[in-house]
Amino acid sequence: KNPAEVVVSALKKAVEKVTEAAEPAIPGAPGSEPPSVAEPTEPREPLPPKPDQDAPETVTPTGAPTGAPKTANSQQGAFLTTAQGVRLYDTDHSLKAGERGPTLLQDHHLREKIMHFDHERIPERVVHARGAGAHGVFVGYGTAENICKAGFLKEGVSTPVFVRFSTVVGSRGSADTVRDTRGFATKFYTDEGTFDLVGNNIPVFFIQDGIKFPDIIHAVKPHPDREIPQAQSAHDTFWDFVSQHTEATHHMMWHVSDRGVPRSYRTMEGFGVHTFRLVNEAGETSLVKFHWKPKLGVHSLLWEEAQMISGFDPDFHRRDLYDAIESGAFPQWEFGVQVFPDTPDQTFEGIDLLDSTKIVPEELAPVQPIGMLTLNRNPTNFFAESEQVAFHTGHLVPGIDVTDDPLLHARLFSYLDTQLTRLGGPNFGQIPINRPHAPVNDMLRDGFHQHAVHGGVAPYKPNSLDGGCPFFAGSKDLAYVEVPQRVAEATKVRKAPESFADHFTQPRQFFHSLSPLEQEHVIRAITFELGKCYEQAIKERQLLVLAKVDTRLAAEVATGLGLPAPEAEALPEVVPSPALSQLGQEWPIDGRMVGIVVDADAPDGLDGVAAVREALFAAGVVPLVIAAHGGELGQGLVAQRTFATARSVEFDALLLAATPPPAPDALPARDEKATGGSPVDPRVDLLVEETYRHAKAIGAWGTAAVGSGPGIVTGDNPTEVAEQVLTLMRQHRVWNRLTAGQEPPQ
Ligand code: HDE
Repeated sequence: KNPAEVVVSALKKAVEKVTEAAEPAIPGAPGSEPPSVAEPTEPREPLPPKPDQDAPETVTPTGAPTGAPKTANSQQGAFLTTAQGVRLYDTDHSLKAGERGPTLLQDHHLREKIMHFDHERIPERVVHARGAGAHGVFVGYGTAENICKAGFLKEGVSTPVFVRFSTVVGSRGSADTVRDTRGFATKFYTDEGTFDLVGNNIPVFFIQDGIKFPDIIHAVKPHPDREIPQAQSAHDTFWDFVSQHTEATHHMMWHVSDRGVPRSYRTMEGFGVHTFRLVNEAGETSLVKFHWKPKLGVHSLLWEEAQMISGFDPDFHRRDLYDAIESGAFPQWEFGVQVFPDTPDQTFEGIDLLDSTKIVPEELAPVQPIGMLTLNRNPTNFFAESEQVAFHTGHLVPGIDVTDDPLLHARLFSYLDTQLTRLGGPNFGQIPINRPHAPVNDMLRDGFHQHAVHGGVAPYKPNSLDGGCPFFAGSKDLAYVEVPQRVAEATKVRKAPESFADHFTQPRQFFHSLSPLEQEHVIRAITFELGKCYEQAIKERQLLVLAKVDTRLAAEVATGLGLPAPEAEALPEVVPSPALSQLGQEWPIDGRMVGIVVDADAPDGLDGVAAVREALFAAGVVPLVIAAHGGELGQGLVAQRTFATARSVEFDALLLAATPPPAPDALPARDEKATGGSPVDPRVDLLVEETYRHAKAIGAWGTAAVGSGPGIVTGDNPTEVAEQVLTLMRQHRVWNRLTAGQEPPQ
């Protein structure tokens, strides 16, 4: 035989042998036996790219090609692949020298998989690490057109937005309902570039000058030696700083008020905090403060509820936002501005507008509505969207400019700088969630994680080699032109102006604007916080600060701490601002939760439940049936919670179709005062008692026993009872139950 033929036939045989041997060893490969596990094995169509995975348009609005590939490089094709797109037949076993032998270094799939896993985490935000985001839309009313030329504020203009809410102090995995300020950051993807409004749910800040930010944050973060407490301000270092740095007093008062423990992100007000400068088409300027007013009203948790939720459901706010949007109860905020003339002194009614520890009471400058924000879509991927979103106070659009607030100026540096560490380089603007929706044509090049394949040879100006591109825009072409603001002739100093010196009048005004019940919460909260401090000197020093805010406040906190009250000082009269109180109205209750206790074993234990559920759904409220056990209950009802998984703090109101008797294995019965003497399952008894203690409406029908008291509705007609409970919920709580002196102990 010709030697070449011998080689070829040997090779053919070898290939056949390898193929024969290989086939059965590749489970899941086309043509092989399906694996025995009951998992979907059918290859499916490639997942469609998510809106935010979509790369920027391949052409600019004028039709010029940008060279960008349209589809993001992820989740394409039906098969599992390596990062290089090579198809895999197994990802469960590493390549080994024999089944029980050592793992081989040549296993590139193992190394790639572990290498990537090792680097899945990025540094959490240095502040505001814990948060949750949502997509939405902003529609301008056109009412701001006389003061601002920004296109997204024009009448009917609809702009996509992404909003991230957050706590400030805690780590990424900390609880949602801790006492803290909440972040309220909004990214407007406008046609004229991205505008970020990076605000909070409290209208003032702890410090007047950004250079103090590391100090306040070091003070409030956990102690450096043991790294405790997590996500709390109730500890020595925080109060050590606050008691000496009295410009923090105003923010501190808000922090210890009900605003520090919101019921939901959906029931928080938002504030831009700083004063901004707006410019209209004619080039005229005005000074403004931005406000977000929630359509559902401003509501809070009680401190006991907040603490309980931290344990029972640390994701309470995140879950509430996600569930509300999924269920179609889209949260809404009206965007508004307080407008002040842009006078050379930049003050209004004696209030320095450059001092971020001051508000301008709404009674002096009403909040004028200029647009509506609706959150209507949850993120598809938490990391890609909520974690990677990068806000920056310097992301401004034509029509919106900054003022000389020294707090804002430090932020203008900080928000770009922090992303270099957090997102690993200067190209974070190319991450899908951060991509502007306006066409981008910059001359920034290269750097870590560069995704663009830039064309041309001349990323500099002036150039002739790229035909002079890109061109400058004039202000008629919507260029961002800084307001030619005169800067006063001045001497370099490290000093605050005299107008920043009053640290106590507005904290006093805040306290006096609250209802007696809200004031009581402030007193209890400070007593709690200082009560957690060990250093006597810190408590005494803070009492001296409180004495400058209000004599009764200082005296009552002192009593709670077992310390002598500081000497009363002569304090100025203040005019209360009713807009600062949260109580006294009725609001929509969309997305609120109502628990319905049933007894599937009793003949009448499910009576009326189906009809009540329908009535609640119709009112936009979420009914959750609570039964002794999970699964089907009869009459088409299913248990969403059991006595083991339900806890009162999850619900805004409780309904009882029945009061189930103790199960044989239930814990010993509690005292029976809440249920009017009937023996009920102790877990249901606890539900009722806590719901009552937290001043939430309770309804019961038929033979259900709940006793009586303010905000307890009983009757024979289940839907009528439910309707009355819905009416009570519109006031958020049964306030007269608390004013009757029955507040939960703290
Ligand atoms: Fe921030 N702040 N901040 N801050 N801030 C950050 O930026 C900073 C301040 C606020 O959901 C960081 O990307 C300095 C006031 C929100 O991603 C960082 C100063 C207000 C968020 C930073 C302030 C805020 C941040 C951390 C004093 C309300 C979360 C990660 C000069 C008006 C945004 C990041 C999000 C986040 C610095 C003061 C609100 C380090 C230096 C005042 C809502 O850049």
